[in-house]
Amino acid sequence: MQKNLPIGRFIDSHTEGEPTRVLLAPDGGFFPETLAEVIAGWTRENRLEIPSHYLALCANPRAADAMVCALVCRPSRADALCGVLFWNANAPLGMCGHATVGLGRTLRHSGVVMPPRAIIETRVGDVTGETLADGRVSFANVPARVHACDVQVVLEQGGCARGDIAWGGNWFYIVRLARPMGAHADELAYAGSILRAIEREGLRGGSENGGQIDHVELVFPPSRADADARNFVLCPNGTFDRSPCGTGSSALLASLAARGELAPGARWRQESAIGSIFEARYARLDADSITPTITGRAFIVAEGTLVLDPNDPSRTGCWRENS
Ligand code: PYC
Repeated sequence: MQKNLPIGRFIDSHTEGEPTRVLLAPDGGFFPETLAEVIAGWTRENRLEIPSHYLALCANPRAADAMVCALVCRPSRADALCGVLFWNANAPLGMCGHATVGLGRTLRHSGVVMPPRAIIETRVGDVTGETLADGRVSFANVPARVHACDVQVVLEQGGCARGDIAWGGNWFYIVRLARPMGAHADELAYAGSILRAIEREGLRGGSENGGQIDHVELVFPPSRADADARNFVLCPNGTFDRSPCGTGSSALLASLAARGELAPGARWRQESAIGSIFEARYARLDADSITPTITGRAFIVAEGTLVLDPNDPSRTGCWRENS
C-alpha cells in the first residue's frame, strides 16, 4: 500500500519558460516527512513509483505536459533547508535544475529565507541553492561527469547518431549537430528516434540512479549572439524542456570539460530551444567529475489549493470513465 500524503497547497512558476509546480502540505508548509520517508513509502520491490494521483498533478488536464512537480519535505539534517522529490507526468526524475530554480523563487515568494548555499536534499544527492541580489536563483549541482564519449547508436530511419553519455543529476546522451533542424517537431522526432535506439541497444550510464539514459540533448550553435550554444532536450515523458535544462546543462559542462573545451570557472551561456538562457560554470572536483553551478530566472504564475473530486474521471491523470 503506497503512503498517501495529504497535498494541499501548490505554487506554480516557470523557469526560463519551463513550468514547475511546488507541492506543499495543507498548511502551506513543508511536508512533515523527510525525503527518505516519502521515498520509502512510495517504493515497491526496490523501485520508486510515484502514485498515479500524484503523477496526475503534473499531467493534462491539470497541467501543461512539460510540468515538473517538486514535493518539498522536512530536512533530514539540521544543516539542510529541505528535501525535495521531483517528478514529471511519467516518472520520478533524479534531480531537476529548472525546478530547483523554481523552488528557490517559490520559497522566497512564500517568505522562506534561503540562506546563502542552502542545502537542498534530493534523491541523487545534496545541491546548494541561493538567491542572487538580482533575483536570479543559482544552484551548485550534484557532481557531473562523462561516462563515455562518442558512443554510436543505429537509428531506425537509417544512419547513426554519435553522442557523449554524461551524468548531470539525470543521464543524458548528448549529440552535437551543425545546425538546428528548423522545427521543434523535427527535433522531437529525431531525439525520440535516438532514445528508442538507446533502449534497443541497451545503452546505459554508470551506477548513479540506476544508469538509465532517459534524456537526449541535441546541441547546436546558438541563435543569440550572447550565448555559447543552444540545446533541445527531450525529457522522459516525451516533452521537450523549454528552459536550457539544469541537469542537461550540467551534463554538457562535464562533456565540455572532458574534451578540454571549457576551463574551470569560465562562463558558459546555454540557450534553450525557445531562446531563454541559463548561465553556467564549473569547478573541478577530481579527475573525473565537476561541480556545475547553474543560474537562471523563475517567475511565479499561480498559487492555489488542489481539489481532487472523487467523481472526476481524470483525477488520476488519464480519462477513465469508470474509475
Ligand atoms: O532542468 O534539469 C532540468 C530538467 C530536467 C527535466 C526537465 N527539466
